[in-house]
Amino acid sequence: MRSLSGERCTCGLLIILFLTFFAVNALGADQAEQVIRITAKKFEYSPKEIRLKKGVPAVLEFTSLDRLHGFNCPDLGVRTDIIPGKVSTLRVVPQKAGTFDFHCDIFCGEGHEDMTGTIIVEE
Ligand SMILES: [Cu+2]
Repeated sequence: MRSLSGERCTCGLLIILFLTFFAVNALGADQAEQVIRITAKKFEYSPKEIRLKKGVPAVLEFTSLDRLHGFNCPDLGVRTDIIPGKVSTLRVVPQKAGTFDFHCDIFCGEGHEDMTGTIIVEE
């Protein structure tokens, strides 16, 4: 009896967690944050240039077309692994205007050093 009610409790908790998750997601969608999709492959990002607005939140969604890559923009303090078969997201709220370089920080082959791009943050 005890374990049964325990299971029911766990199940109810899971349902609440799921509902909360979807509610939070729906709220996020209402705010319509700009979503920028970026693909990574040997040895480039597409797009290479990302335009953001200072103080305006944006979500960067990364997918890899071949292998493991990294995305690192040290000046804006954001980085993520880009894992094949998975969407990696980064939420950015740029606090300064300017042009900031990003690069792949996971060695991915001969052209790895050229795997770069820029984020342009406008006022
Ligand atoms: Cu690389």
